[in-house]
Amino acid sequence: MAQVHGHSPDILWFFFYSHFPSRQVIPLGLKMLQLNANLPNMAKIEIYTTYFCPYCDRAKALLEKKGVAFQEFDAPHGSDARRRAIENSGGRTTVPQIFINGKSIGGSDDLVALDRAGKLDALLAG
Ligand SMILES: N[C@@H](CCC(=O)N[C@@H](CS)C(=O)NCC(=O)O)C(=O)O
Repeated sequence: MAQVHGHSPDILWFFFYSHFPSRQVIPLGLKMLQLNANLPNMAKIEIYTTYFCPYCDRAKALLEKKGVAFQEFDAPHGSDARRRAIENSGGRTTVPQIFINGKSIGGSDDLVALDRAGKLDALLAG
């Protein structure tokens, strides 16, 4: 291995490990395992959208930023999907309509409001 600034590699490893001792590295590893273990438990997220719909795009962008998987239903006027969205949301006729574990949380503004209130992450985690 090449020498850096005249120090032997051993000296570099010494500084590396003295900054990251195992008592810090092991809890970090466990935390990562814990995060992975949470992945299969993520909430079921469904979003009803239409093709040209800025509010739908905004809601999907936020879900994508959160890194969660979601199922999207194309719901143009008069479609079965649109009827389902209206029925399951208690009569809301706009798109998007978003459901987390089957519960209606409303549209894009509602999703953003939940995030700003600091409540969205817990809902998405299931
Ligand atoms: N406040 C709603 C507004 C949603 C909205 O206005 N969506 C438009 C499409 S982008 C819509 O559904 N317009 C009525 C329609 O297409 O029937 C939200 O944030 O989701």
